Amino acid sequence: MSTNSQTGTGTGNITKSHNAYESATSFGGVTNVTLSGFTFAGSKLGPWYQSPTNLSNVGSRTAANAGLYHHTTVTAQTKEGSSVVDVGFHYVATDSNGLPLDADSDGIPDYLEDRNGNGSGTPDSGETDWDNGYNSGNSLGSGGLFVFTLLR
Ligand SMILES: [Ca+2]
Ligand SMILES: [Ca+2]
Ligand SMILES: [Ca+2]
Repeated sequence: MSTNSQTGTGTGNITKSHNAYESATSFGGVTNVTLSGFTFAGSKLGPWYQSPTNLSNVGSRTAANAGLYHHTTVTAQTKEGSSVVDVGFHYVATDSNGLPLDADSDGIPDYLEDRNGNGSGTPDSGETDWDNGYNSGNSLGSGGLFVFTLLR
């Protein structure tokens, strides 16, 4: 056993905080949420979306800083965006057909263009511009229809 200055006694240096418990004993840490009950809801990509809002915006940092800018916890498929990250499992946000959102309609989903999930409008190294298909960082843009005139 060792003592962690932030969270009390534990093994190793595991920092515990911002966890959710449903009618269970807490494993310690700070800023936890204890629920008397919780209901998940199914949606486009699985059964673990959140119906209640108890766990919305109670994480330890922004969703963008957690790399979850383009993800969601709710059936409405609302992106986390710049909000405080929700506690719980996250899915990639989709459109009404269950396809990952593609803000610039270039055929490459936002979460793949913005690989580190920080939502920045300026692509980071190795990324393409997720919200502007004409500014992808390569010579032809990142997709879409290109029309060329045949020269003779
Ligand atoms: Ca949030
Ligand atoms: Ca795109
Ligand atoms: Ca990025």
